[in-house]
Parts: sequence; structure tokens; C-alpha cells
Amino acid sequence: MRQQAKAFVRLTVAMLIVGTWACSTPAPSGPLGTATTVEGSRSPTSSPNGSPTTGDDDAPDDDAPDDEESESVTPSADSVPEPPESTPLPTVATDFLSNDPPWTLKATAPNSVHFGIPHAMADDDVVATLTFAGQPAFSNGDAVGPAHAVQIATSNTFGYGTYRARLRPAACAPDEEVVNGIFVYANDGATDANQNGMIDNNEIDIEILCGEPDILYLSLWTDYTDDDHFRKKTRAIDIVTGAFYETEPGKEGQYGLSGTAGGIIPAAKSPGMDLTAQFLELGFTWTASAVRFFLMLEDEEITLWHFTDPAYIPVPDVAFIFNVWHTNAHWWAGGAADYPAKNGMMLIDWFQYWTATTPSAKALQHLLDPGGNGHGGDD
Ligand SMILES: [Ca+2]
Ligand SMILES: [Ca+2]
Repeated sequence: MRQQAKAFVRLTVAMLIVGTWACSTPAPSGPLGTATTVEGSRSPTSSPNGSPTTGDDDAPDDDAPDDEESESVTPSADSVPEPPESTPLPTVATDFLSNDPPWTLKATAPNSVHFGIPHAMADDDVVATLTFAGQPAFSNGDAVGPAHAVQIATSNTFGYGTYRARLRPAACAPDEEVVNGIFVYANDGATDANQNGMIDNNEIDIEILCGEPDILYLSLWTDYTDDDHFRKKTRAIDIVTGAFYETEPGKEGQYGLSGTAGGIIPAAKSPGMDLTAQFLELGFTWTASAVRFFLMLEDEEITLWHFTDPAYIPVPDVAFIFNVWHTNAHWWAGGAADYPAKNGMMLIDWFQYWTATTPSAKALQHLLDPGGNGHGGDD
């Protein structure tokens, strides 16, 4: 029933929002921190993304009429039924039946992007595909970084709210590597509004590497001038054990993470899980004071990171982006990673965005801190 309800919501919204994403600046294909010089182990670079809860139990209730005080506002018998409060309509949504509303594409042959591709595992049997073409003749140092990504980015920009997507990341051999990026991003190459001497880079990343498909990288960026001048916080989660590793305090200008686990998220522990072997539903809720990343596991929304230091939280507006690109190093184990010999493909079933004002700020706070659901998290 839940899947049916969600499918209905998405179709409805898709019709309502046709015509949005029309203008505005496409995001530069993410500088998700060019991972060219990753040294040592656990040196995640950048990038990622998010979304709202359509969770059955997370319904905001602040809009419910107060029967005791508002008898005069009884709805008329013929009023249009409201959707269940537990599934507020997304502000923007797409099922990828076609490129409408239009995404900004980046795909240099032989890489390619296609919409409306049948796939039995999609909620609506249709996906968009980002094909990262295998190049047997290429090696480790060829076509490295986001500049060579196959990518789709929203043509409009967005702000605080919840971002949610369902996709299957591109896979590859263990000695190869590409980054699957699901993220929001903005960097105009000049602005330093926060006046810290570095170019502002507002970015929230979820990243999965095909060669190490048991690790999920979550990052928050506020600045990026170059690989020696940036500011970010990262949490890497070993989905098999549930253990997480973070940027050490004071090392926000470096790629390395602590070699010691900061803790374990019991609800995220998924023995044997390969993040590239199935569709994932994930995302984040973003406000000025907190970011909560989540992943659906067995129909439960698991909190992966509830970050609450405003000093490291980026600011709007940003584009939402899906991309796939080659990194020349394994971020977790370290060491050189080959360019994929065979095609890798990210399959994207749907994307949804709820602005911070819909549902209300109070409801958004509820999404940030569902409370009492026993989900992981740690803070
Ligand atoms: Ca700055
Ligand atoms: Ca779809």
C-alpha cells in the first residue's frame, strides 16, 4: 500500500510541476574535490544529496485543524480531499519517463544519458540511465575527476528542504573505480561570502565508489578553492558493520578521515550488503542548523548522520546532481584504481524535493528529528 500511495503522489506532482526547472544556471559539474592526489587510506573527497520523508510515521501534524477552536472552518462536503498528511506532496518530482522537466546533461561520447528506459526493478518500471563507458585501453591516470563525468543536473536551483532519490549505482571490478555522486552543489569560482579567504562551495554529498561498494561517504562542504584550500566535514560509513569514521576536528581542510571508528550505527549494519547491487532510496533533510542523511533499509528510514554544527553547513541555492566519474584511487583502502574496462551504469528511478516551507518549518524539524523511532544516528 505504501508503494502505491507514493507512486500516486509522484505522478500527480509530476504533472503539476511540468515547466519548472526551466531556467537558471546549471551547476558546474562538480568539483567534488578532484580526488587526484588521494594519499593513504580513507581519503574521501567530496560530493552528494538528499530528501523528504514520505515515511508513514513521520507525518507532520501541525496543519491539522483544531476541532475545539475552529468549528467555523469545517470543510464543505464537496471540497477536494487532501492527501494524507503523512505524504506531503513534493515541491518538485520526476519519475524519469522523459527529460521533462528538463535536466542539464553532461555526456561526452562514448558516455551517454537516456530517459524513459524500461527496468523491472523501478517503482514505475522506467528509469534514466547514466552510462559511464568502459575504456579497456585507458589506465589509472586517464580522464580522472568530475570534469569527465557523465551527469544530469537540475536546470533550476533549490534551497533548504528534503531531497530524496531512488537509484542503483554503477558497479565495476574491485581493482577499478568510479564515484557515484548524488549531491547538491554550487560554486561560482569567485564568491567568498563567508569571508574565510576561500571560494564558497556549497555542497552536500552522498558518494558510493564502485570498487569499494560497502562504504557510503557523506560530506558537507562550505568552501573549495583547490585541493589544498577547502573546508568540509565527511562521515564514511561501513554499511557491512555499521561503523563510521569522520573528519577529525581541526582537519576540515584535509581529505583524510580518522582511522578510528567514531561509533557504530546499529540500524545501518547490513552484513554482506553491496551498495551497487540493488536500488537504494536515500537522501537528506537540510536546514540552516542541521543536516540529516538517511537511507531506507528494509522499509525503515535509517538516520546515517544528524549533523548539527551550523559552522559547517552550506547555504542555498544549489543544483541537484547525479553523476559518475573516474577517480584514480580507492578512497577507503588506498592505492591506485584502474579505469573501468566495461560500461558502468547508474539507474535513476525517481527524484523528489520538498522545499523547507512545504511542509512547514515545524514539519521540517520533525523530519530532521523524527524522534522515538529507534533509528540509528548518534549525536
Ligand atoms: Ca569562503
Ligand atoms: Ca521511474
